Amino acid sequence: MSKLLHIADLHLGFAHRYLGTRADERADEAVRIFERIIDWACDPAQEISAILIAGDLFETHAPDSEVVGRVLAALGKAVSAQKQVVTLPGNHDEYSYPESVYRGQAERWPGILVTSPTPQRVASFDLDDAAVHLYSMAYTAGLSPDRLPQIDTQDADVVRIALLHGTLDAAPADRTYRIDSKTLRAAGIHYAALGHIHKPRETRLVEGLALYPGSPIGKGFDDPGVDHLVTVAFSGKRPVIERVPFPARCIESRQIDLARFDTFDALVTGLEERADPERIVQLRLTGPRPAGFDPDHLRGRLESAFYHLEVDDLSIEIAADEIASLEHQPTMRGLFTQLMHERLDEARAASDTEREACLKLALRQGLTAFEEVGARGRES
Ligand SMILES: [Mn+2]
Repeated sequence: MSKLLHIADLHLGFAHRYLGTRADERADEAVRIFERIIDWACDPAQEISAILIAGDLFETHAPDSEVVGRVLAALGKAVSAQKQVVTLPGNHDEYSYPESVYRGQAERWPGILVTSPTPQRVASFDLDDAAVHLYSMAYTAGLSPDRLPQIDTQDADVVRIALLHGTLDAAPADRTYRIDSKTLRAAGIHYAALGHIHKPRETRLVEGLALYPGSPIGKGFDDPGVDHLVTVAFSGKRPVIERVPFPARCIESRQIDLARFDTFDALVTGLEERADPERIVQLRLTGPRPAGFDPDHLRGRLESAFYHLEVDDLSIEIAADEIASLEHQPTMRGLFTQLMHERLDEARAASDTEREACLKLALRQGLTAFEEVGARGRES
């Protein structure tokens, strides 16, 4: 069976600054992940005959020349291995710029580079018995319309694929390139290979599917990436999706409720037991602090237990069951607690969960600040 590999949003050249001294190593690793993906696709056992790159291959329109060189070499290898390679610029690596890497390297770009500012057929190839027509456009400021225009498809008995970078059915306030699923349905698209949204997502079309494969390289705790690749085969004209595990470095945000630990040592031991020197981890500490709690000491003890560790200390100095009794105290702290509880009740009554979460955090941090002022008072 012949399949295509659909990837997007690799953002090669991204600086990964949040990793501090490991930033350069991680940026290099990102390019190696891309090289590994292409090697995987070139392995005959995977039966990949086409590689579609749906935008944001690079973090910027003018990435570092070493990164560009490695990308060209990898894609060149895929073309030599008879893979149909189609590269679409995205919004991070937009084609509009005169100094765009895609303009500079157009002559020697392996396979097909999409440069048309409006949708048109950019490739035709066979996947087993199915004839495939591929439609695409590279958003170009000043030349492209501000949302995807009608795609002109007059070919009856083929599989129609659209390769596009933008937001499917975006909210009106969303300023990214807008792709309406109605437009894809009207064009009879069987598979829309999309890029731009980094979380995997799929939407049914009439006969087919529009899909974001997700970013295979995480950029941080709010954009952790995915650990699989998406391949597409066709059964008749119906796309058959397969998600193939492709492990990459895990980026993970863990919330740790300190109420579960009676002592600071128990906390450190508990976290050490779940150590993993391959992982990028954020620990969000919440709840009441155990006796002897020292976040700097915690960081020091666990630093080498992870590839990179961030400790986000949202804990409170005071036991949870004490907070409720505080509001009856005739003190500034009591009044603060009482006012915050009133506001929390209002937020809950209005089902405003975002405000509720914000107020809870403000209450915890406010009470922690009172504790700190109290501690300074006792010292002096
Ligand atoms: Mn992107």
